[in-house]
Amino acid sequence: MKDDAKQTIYLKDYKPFAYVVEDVHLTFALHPTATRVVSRIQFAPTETADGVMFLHGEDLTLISAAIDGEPASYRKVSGGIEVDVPDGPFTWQAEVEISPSTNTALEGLYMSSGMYCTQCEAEGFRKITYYPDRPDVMAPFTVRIESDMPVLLSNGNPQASGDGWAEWHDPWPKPAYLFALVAGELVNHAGQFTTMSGKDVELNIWVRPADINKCEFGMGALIRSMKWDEEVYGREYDLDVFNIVAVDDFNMGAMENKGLNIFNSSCVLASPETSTDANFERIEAIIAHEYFHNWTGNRITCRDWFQLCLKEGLTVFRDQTFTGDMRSHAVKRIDDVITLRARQFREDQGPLAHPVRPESFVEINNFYTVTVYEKGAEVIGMLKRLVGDAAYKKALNLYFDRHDGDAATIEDWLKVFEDVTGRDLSQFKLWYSQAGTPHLHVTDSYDNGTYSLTLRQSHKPSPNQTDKQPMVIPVAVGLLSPNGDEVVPTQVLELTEVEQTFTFDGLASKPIPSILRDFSAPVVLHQDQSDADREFLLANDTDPFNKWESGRMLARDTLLDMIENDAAPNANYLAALDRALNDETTDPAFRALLLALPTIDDLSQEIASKGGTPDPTAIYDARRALRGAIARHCGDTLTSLYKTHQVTGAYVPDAETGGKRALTNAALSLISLLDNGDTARTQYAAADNMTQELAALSALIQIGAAETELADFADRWKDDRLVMDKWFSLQTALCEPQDAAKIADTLTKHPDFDWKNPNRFRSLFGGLISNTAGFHAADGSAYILLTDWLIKLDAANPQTAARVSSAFDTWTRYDEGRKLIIKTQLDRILATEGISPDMAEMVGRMAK
Ligand code: 0A1
Ligand code: ZN
Repeated sequence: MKDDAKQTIYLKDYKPFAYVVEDVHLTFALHPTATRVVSRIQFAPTETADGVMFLHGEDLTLISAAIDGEPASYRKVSGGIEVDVPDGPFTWQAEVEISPSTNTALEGLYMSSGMYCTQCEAEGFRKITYYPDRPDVMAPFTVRIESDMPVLLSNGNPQASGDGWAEWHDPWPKPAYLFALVAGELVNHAGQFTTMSGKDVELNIWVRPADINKCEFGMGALIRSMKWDEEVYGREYDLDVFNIVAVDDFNMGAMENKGLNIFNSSCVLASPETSTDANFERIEAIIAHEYFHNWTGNRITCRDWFQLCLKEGLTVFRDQTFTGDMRSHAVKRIDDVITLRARQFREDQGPLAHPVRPESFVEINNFYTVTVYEKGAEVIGMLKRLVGDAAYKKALNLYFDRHDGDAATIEDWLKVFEDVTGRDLSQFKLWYSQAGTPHLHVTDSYDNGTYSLTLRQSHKPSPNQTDKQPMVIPVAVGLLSPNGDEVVPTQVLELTEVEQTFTFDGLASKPIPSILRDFSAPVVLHQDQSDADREFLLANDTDPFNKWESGRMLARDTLLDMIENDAAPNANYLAALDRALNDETTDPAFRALLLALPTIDDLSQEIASKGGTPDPTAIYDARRALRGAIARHCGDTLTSLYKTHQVTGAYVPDAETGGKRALTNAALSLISLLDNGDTARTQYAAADNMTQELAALSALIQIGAAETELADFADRWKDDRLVMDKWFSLQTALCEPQDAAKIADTLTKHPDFDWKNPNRFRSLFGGLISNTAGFHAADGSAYILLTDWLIKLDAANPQTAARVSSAFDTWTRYDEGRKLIIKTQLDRILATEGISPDMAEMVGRMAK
């Protein structure tokens, strides 16, 4: 390991910092290989101070250090420096040198396409200067930037500027992880917002000149977010300016630095010609997410990194609600649950499972996970459902009043709900500490007008957690009579014990239950449901989630029957799907979702959770056979939907026309199985927006008939890196499984495969990993290829390499042959000289 000093950190060991930081002044003299950073920091000791202060620092060349103007007495220790300090308040002044242009890890200050930028969450500020780099140390910052770059930005409000320099002041105390600096040859798309109390805010999206035409949508999304946060949460923006900057090299999606959000360019730049409907929706959601952090994350931050879900779960919950409000709640909920099951349930089922609030870590960057983010958001949704909308609103207002300016904890968060509602949330808190997805088993009976529902919960062991306690599970239930009327509207049953029975009286006949409406808890539901009941709910349920879920369960079970018993596709399912597709009362986007079959990975998760051994090739074949059967059985419907739902006129990235495109393109993908790609080829040639172009190209790749179009696409888009990312990922994602590793390997030799760019690396390898049957090819070729590249990337960018390595987290599901090859790869990574602590932790957890 590069840094054998990295040790496990435990939540239970939390201790406050013994010094208060009263003021921070930083001066940056920017230079690609020799940037000088002068820090002048006012410290004051607290009661626990003992005369020795520890400051974090990594990869810094210390030029000088002084206390109150005198040379400081210090010792370099692992991860930083120990300084002898006075008993009273003092000023620390230090000068360090750093090299942004050689910083390929993209943490701290680095360069991307000729511009300087920073990424400090979680622990990157320590690569900029010596500092108590922990979220509970908050201070106002003043920053002076000296550089001949024309645009110089930092947090807060601009204070003064001149030729070759600019000063920024951020009056809001913040932890160092929210620090940001940008310097570059940038241009801005400007906007303006007047807040609810009448203050004018200047808005800017800063980009490289070639991207200036891709900012308008992002600006609109920002303004919608600012308005929404005022209207729905009563939160007003608190600085004179709000800046967003797009950078090409970025490890994650975006970052909520105070007043200066930095975005992966893929998460902010958009235009109809280059971005799909899905891109537009994602960009709107991420802009909202980062903006919402201004209150949930920045004004109220986290006491320590164990509390990450405090800001992330809540902010994801807020951005999900926002997207629902802007577009469709039903479609958004279904999309979110598809992702939750595909990614978070998967994580929860494997060796990387951890609680929403983990209890220990080696490298915190490895815990920016779907569990912390998406399950963290589900926990907030459950809390809101349990206390009701009015109490949720009151609790949030209390949270903002009580904790503004604090570095808070999950205990603080739950306490506001307890104080507002008088409820004891100690059992609810298990959602934060118990890993794994609970299982909910439902049985029912009907006797003489009374319907009984028995709910039982069970829990499988997780790493380091064997004995689990029963949790509070909100189960939203509605009952329908056999004629389709809803006889009991949605009620939330609270399951708090291992098993409980709930009764409903006065029912004329046995109802058809609709259970876990709106997916009211992140659990695996086990329910003996007949095909007839599912068909009935698919046609009649008033809850859009369960309406969709009924179709999903029919599809899943027919696939499992095909895989496990060599059965033919279920004719009842095909007929019910055809009827549902023809139901013009439902949203086209909803019908598009009905056509999205469970993925190979979803099915392999299902098979593994029942104790079976999934065979990716067999699952691939069954899926392909079912798609063929749907195409044939629903052919007329699909052709007619394709024609009648075409969108005409100029492209608008809204939910309504996007839903129509989603439906026609889902139809197109199936139609292509029957017409040799003729319709797709026509659509490709006529397309005037990326959604239509890419859908046609995808359909052609899937039938192995895209050679001409792939060449044409690369030729037309070679100068647009974000579009070329799509070109790389589509090929590895959608090709025939047996070709996947070979195609991926060939693409790595393409002159545009810039592997140090995280977007490009993730496009190629993320595509390969998502091609489940290809990634799990029995000869191990894809495992070996990915491992070679992970080892190579780890040396340059440990954070991204470690994240991508989680592709192996399902390895114990598979047969002995595949397991042996994967285990050999994991061991090969661990045995690599100089492997990063990030990678060592991830692979170590998986290889256990
Ligand atoms: N806080 C950001 C995500 C983020 C996390 C870590 C990063 O670098 C290690 C970058 C961004 C968010 O939730 O959007
Ligand atoms: Zn976030």
